[in-house]
Amino acid sequence: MEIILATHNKGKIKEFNELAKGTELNFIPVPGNLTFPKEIGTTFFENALIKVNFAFSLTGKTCLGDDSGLEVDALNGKPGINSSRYSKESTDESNMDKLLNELKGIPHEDRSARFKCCLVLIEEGTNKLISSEGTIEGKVAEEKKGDKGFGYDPIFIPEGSLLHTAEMDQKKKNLISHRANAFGPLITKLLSGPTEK
Ligand code: ITT
Repeated sequence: MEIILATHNKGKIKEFNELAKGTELNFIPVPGNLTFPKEIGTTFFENALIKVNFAFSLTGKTCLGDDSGLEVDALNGKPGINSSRYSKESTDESNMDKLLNELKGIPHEDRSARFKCCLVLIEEGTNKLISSEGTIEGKVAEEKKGDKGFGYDPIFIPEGSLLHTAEMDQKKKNLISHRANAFGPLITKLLSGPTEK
């Protein structure tokens, strides 16, 4: 089954393809170099819906939208839905630098945070909407480590881990990540037939 990913984020595309390994699912990017509508939602769900609606209205094929981000308790949940646009330059490096700066002096035990991911899928033929959410708890590190993954991975330490997420290979990250935690239930709902969605 082919699923169109409503994202421009190469890190997400890589993760979904690894998650789909060994399944009948095949993820492909939205065709063409299109500008997605502004993410004006106030929740991860609303923004994932904006992305998937856009891709589905263009293609009519089964599409999946992902909206995700990092919520930091010491910052009252920021950057949250604005994770990719947190700093003026909006690059992974500048977003992490801004966050590290804001948390300067905050002790390790008070740096709790979580990645959240909301997935919304629209199914070809039935036009059914299926959604799922996943979380991973952890702490924001004091410094960057690792060169794998994307986004805030170099400064996130999952609960129970000594490694930063960017030190984990894709397989290891996919065993615990917010995206993987959302993906499993979503695919179960998709494949379980029309009455159970
Ligand atoms: P699309 O909207 O095109 O999907 P995006 O990167 O703008 O791409 P989001 O609006 O969902 O996507 O923002 C998600 C941001 O949250 C992302 O850019 C990272 O900064 C961060 N993020 C999400 N998942 C992450 C992960 O697994 N590891 C590290 N950072 C992550």
